[in-house]
Amino acid sequence: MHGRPWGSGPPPRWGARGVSWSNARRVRVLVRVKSLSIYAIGDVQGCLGALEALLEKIRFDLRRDRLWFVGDLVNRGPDSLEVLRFVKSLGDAAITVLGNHDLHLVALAEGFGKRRADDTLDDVLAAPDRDELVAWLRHRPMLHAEGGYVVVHAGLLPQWTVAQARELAGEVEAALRGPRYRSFLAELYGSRPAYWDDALLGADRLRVVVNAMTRMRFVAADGAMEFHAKGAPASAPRGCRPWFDAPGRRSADATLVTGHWSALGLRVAPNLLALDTGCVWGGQLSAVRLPDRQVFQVACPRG
Ligand SMILES: [Mn+2]
Repeated sequence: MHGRPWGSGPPPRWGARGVSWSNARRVRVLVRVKSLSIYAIGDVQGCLGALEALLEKIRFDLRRDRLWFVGDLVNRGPDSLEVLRFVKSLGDAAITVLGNHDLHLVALAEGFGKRRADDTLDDVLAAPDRDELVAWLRHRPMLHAEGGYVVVHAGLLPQWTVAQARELAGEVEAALRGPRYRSFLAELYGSRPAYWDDALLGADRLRVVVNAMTRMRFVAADGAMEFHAKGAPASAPRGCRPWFDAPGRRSADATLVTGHWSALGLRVAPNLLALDTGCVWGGQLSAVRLPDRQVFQVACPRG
């Protein structure tokens, strides 16, 4: 057997002129070999240098590859502005779902929420292209479902099916993109209600969806979200477990691709790819190639 799919001689260059019909079969093989690769990427949080190093490591090709960011492109790290400009410039090659820090930036830019002492968003807020960048961020999805994967920043409540989660994400996206988006932002903050109920309406309903999809780590046995604990699963508050370990979780038929939980670390499980490896805290920035699940990581300097 030949080790190379194109047999002897150099391979025809992809897209090159002069590939003859007799080479059609070889070209088909090449198309398959060079076909689209998807890389899911963990929380960047303004770490442009680490993102550039990671894309170099995976040999990212804008024409061929797709990037799925799990959200929190910005905040706490040094280069939120440049990360936003860069990911926006990737156009259709990148999908990024919204994380809590991304929504925080959108809210701050619109005059809602409180600045925190450890926010590092001033460069974005002072940038000449800030309105364009913030509007772009506001139009990112809450959730991306494709090919058996569901990309969402934090997680899904145990009682939601993937189909229901998609609908609920759509409700939030409609509010964020609609003419009354400022009213939505004004009522975004808060941790109540802690429970999902199909009968919830209005701001409470959307707040539960946003909190589950962007902030949740642990849930109690009665389904309440617990927002104080940020440690590893072993440190779960009494009666709580990680959202993904909730018994009977109805989205377990999909592979959830998430970030947000640096103390959880990298987790590559049959139905969970958890990718927040604490880049901004001096950990690593991680990518997982789909579907073969090869892991790529770069170390991140602290500070
Ligand atoms: Mn987060």
